[in-house]
Amino acid sequence: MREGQSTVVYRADYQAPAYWIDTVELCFDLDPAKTRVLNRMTVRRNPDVQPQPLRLDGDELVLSRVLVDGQGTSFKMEGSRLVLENLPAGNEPFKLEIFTTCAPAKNSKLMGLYVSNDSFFTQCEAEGFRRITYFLDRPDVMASYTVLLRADRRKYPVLLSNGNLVEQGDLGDGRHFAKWVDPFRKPCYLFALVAGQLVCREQRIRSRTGKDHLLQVFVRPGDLDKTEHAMNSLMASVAWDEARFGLPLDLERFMIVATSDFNMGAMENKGLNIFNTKYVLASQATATDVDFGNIESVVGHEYFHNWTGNRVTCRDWFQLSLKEGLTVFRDQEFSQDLAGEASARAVKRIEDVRVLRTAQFPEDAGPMAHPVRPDQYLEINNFYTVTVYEKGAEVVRMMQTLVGREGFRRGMELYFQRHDGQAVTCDDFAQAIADANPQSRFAGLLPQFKRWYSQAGTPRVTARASWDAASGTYGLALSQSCPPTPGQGAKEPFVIPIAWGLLDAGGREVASGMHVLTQESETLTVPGLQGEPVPSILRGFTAPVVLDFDYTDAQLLTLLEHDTDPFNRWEAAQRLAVNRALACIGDPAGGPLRLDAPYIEAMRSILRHPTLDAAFKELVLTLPAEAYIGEQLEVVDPQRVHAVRESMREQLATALLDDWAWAWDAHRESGAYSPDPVSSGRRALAGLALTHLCIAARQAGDTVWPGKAYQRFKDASNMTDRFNALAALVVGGQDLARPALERFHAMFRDEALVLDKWFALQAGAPDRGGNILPAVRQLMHHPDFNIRNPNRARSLIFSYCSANPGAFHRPDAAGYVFWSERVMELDGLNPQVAARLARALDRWRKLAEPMRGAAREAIARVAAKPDLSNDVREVVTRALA
Ligand code: 0A1
Ligand code: ZN
Repeated sequence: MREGQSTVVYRADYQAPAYWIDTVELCFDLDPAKTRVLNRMTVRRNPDVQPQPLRLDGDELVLSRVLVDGQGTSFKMEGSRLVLENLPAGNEPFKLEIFTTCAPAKNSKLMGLYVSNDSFFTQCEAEGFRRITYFLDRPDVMASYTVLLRADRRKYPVLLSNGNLVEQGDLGDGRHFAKWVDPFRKPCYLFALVAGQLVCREQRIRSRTGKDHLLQVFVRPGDLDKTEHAMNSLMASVAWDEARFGLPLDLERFMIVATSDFNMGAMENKGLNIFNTKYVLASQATATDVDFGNIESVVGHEYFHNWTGNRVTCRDWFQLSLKEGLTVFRDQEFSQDLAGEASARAVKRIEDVRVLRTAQFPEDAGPMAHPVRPDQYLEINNFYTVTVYEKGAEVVRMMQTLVGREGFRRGMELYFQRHDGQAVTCDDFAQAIADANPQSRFAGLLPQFKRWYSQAGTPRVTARASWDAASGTYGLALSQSCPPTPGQGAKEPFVIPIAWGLLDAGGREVASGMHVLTQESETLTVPGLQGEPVPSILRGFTAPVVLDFDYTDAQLLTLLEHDTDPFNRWEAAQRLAVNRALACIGDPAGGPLRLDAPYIEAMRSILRHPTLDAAFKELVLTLPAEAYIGEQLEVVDPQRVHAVRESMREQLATALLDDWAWAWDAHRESGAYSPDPVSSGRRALAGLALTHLCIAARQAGDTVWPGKAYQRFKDASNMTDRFNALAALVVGGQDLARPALERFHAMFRDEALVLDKWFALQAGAPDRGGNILPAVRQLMHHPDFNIRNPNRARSLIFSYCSANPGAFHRPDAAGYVFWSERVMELDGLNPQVAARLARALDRWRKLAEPMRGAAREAIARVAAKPDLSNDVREVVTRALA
């Protein structure tokens, strides 16, 4: 545990740093066992802050020497902090030299400097730089960096750091060096270095302003042929940010490096992004369409951080959403713009909302609920959450909705005019958007709007309709409320933009608009109607709220068939499905679910629809996730939810048998492989069809479709089709799943990212008689399993504990025992990954007995472990509070 860091940090306690660090010269002698780091800084007192000793953060460092202006000096340790009291008086800059060593090969936390596949990588956000050298490890201290790297030339031929390479050469003894200078001041969390045997794909580009740039994607030697898509995505990102926001690439050289050991998705270090291989490497043989899409959005995300995060950064870590919410919004818009057509944009929007509702809404309703701008934390790494990222993006999206696209762009321009080169707050961002749009509704509502940053919890908007036939007036009484969350009882009303439309009985749109709900209750009235309309409320999901409206089936069927808003069309299908699942789950007689003909016919007509996109059909015909259904219940029996959803899927499979067969035939050929929205949509729908055909075949005891699926699995020309066929066999519980899995493993034994899919598919498969946990336990002993590799740990352990509720929540508590063992095991290796896993039981209070009691016991067992990391301790203590 880091001493001195085990206490809660509060946003309200923010104080400017007592010292500034203007320049940093780092010299590394890279060695896996013992790397020597010489850190030479120019430091000066901050005249605005009361004089006090200089307290530098450090973590697991071995200190050998401290010099002030070239002279030895006295120092003391306060926990893991280095404290210097005898510093030169006055405000003049002084030189501070610190010499330390660290042990990268032993760094299993993957924070700071670590070794992966014999190469060196760094990860400094949020507080990893202190594991490299003593420093003021906080984002508001910005310095200019010069970095000298020295290492064995044969083992580490490539030596990279931020900025520009200014010098390189030989050191004689088999070692060489490279010197890098970053032209931009930056906080230390954006520092990076990489050293190893890497190769790169290069691309020279000329930007709109006529400047030339070098783009590079570095990977291990065998992976070069999987970098084309990442490079294309990077080029598209550069072009998009210039076109949409007028933000150019500000560097001569922009590098991406892939590593297979990484705690998160990727990191936006200035000019030297470091990526999880999962978000770089793709070929048609090894990556699915979803992988291609993720690479595009993560490459975009990290690139967009160059302005939103790097040029303007966060004053403190409570402001994390300033860069993350905004950058997620930007990457979502980027992917939508690249998707092109309105219908493809809508598909992307639906996918984003699905993530928000299945992951963020539960977070907002659970023990880890926190505002988009949190007020306190024990471990900042626990706050890289779906709330800060995805809900934060929705908050930015609402701003754009309220000021319009052009207004938002003006706001961004003002933000950079005011704050380029600074470390600022979420308030500064909102203020810039408002000030650039002084006449807007947003500017008028700014203080209230900012409650989205300060209040946790998902607001609930209740709508009640009234119809006055005599005057042809339709009314929607809208009211809002927000449940209490930890530390926040009563909530003040939010500003909630609600896009709406009204359809007549024939499905034609008769009115539409945007209502901005600001009071606790308001009524929206629409006069002059011929007949009672069907309301389409919260079109495009204009606010991250739960909409409570008592739609009748007839209304939902009308919306599904006719709404001009694709989001609400999809939403209608979700509501139809959820209502059916809930009715069955809530049935005290516990009878089986029988899907009604109107619902089945509605699904059939979407599937067979002559003009709808395949991608959209696939979304409509995919049932809501078990976790989403569970969230609608007060008390959840995950196995019952699973059984009910499975039964719905089986009935859809059987009732639409001919239609699925048609869909498979009509969509399975998508021509030469390309991951574009149209052909990937076709593959997705063909895959969904094949899964249903295998499910139906299992019920009928038929072997034709499993045979076809196996054939497809063998012949497929791309990973999407191959994996979908394999998944169809596994999900359909077919005997052919076993040989297919074996064959798949044999084919891809050297492809780490494909093996991750192989583990994940087995751990996430539908449970049949409790067979998944024993399979997972067995896979833990598979020679390809390695708990130290985060991707592999996620693919097996998280796929079971966090993504397979029907298999995990066992009445015999064996799933929870497995979970607690793994949390404790991982905590000794990598607390960040352990803490993510710990969150699999966040919603334990909702569970039905005996799961509820058993889950609490398992959490308590973890909480009782001595020497728990701050990361896991914070999660389990909050869960039990
Ligand atoms: N800023 C990165 C996310 C990130 C955060 C922490 C990390 O530490 C292991 C790594 C990456 C992003 O938003 O992409
Ligand atoms: Zn980010």
